[in-house]
Amino acid sequence: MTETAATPQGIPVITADPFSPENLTEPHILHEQLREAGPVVYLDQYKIWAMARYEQVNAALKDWETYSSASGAGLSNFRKEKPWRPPSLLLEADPPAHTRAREIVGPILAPPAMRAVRAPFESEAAALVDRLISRGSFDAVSQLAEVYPLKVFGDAVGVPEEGRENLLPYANMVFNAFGPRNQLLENAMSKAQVVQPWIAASCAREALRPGSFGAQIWAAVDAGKVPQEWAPLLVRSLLSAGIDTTVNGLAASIYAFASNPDQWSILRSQPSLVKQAFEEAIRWESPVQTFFRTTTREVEIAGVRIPEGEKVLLFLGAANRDPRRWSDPGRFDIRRNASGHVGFGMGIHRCVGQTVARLEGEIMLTALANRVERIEFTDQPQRKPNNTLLAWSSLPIAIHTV
Ligand code: OW4
Repeated sequence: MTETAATPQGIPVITADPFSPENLTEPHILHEQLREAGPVVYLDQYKIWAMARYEQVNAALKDWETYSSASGAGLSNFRKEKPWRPPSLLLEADPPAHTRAREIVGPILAPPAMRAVRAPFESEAAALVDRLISRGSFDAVSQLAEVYPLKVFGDAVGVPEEGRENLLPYANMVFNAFGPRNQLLENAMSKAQVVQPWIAASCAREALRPGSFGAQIWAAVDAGKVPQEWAPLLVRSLLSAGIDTTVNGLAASIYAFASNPDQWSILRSQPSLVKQAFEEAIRWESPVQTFFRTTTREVEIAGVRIPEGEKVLLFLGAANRDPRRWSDPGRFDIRRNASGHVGFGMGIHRCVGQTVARLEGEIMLTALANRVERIEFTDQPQRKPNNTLLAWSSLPIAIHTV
């Protein structure tokens, strides 16, 4: 099992593997151990540092000058190892390059841009809920949480419908690649030969529907603020980050309500809580559990000195359940104010697509709450181990209308 020891300098040493299938699928026990061990811990198996308390995770996310992203947001240090794909211009970059990339993509996904996508997002949600109600019972992962983002986000980015199913195995590669070279990564990468050519083709100008988010990226790049070669890489960021995150955000919401029927009743009687409810689901079962940074200098946190050039693992999901920050953090409570959670990150790298994610969550939960009185499990939910995401492979549910 897990042990905590202290080094001569008093740094807690954790021997547990946060990337074991057991810890990935049932993370909350390990997270408590990490938080209680101290503000900074040393993960002996990977020879890296980690933070799991809200205060330190939040502070590190905001301090991009000390905690760099340009060496990669995963375990692999890009200064020592060749990245598996060209680095993301957004996620795996620091200012000033990051700022220029963000200035291109930010406005395309910002609140005013949502006016153009709200109507199709709503009609697709209503149509999907219609179909699911007529089925009665179904798998909320494969028949709801995956279907909806593939359709509405795929349409919004402007990629062809044909081959869109490649986005799921690609995301599986991307999010497992942030972790160690374990069996999960090995399995995910076995699809690379078919998936990567489709992704590359879908980032090209000709592949993208006129007016779509993807076409807008090409247009902004054409306007000349950044090199031409940036366009396909910026579209690739949308395809990498936009699907599996929202799939598991929706799955987390369904899981939360199916296991807390009192909260579904509250939402049904107060539909205006829907945005807050989605935010609480992201806090409670954060789809993106972890990201890494690399220190650019020697840094002291709460008496612990981390040398320069070291990988630091930030446990976003653990920070979102830190009892030092949240009261009764293990409780899914849609009446709480979950704002300030770090499920979308914090600081300059905070999720650039969070408005789109929230719109999908708000619209899908509203479509369900409009029609569905009760959600219940018909069988055991099954987690899907992933080196970054808190994910589900199946959520067998029945939904009941009035
Ligand atoms: C969560 C994220 C995740 C995966 C890939 C990328 C971004 C990217 N953010 O920029 O490619």
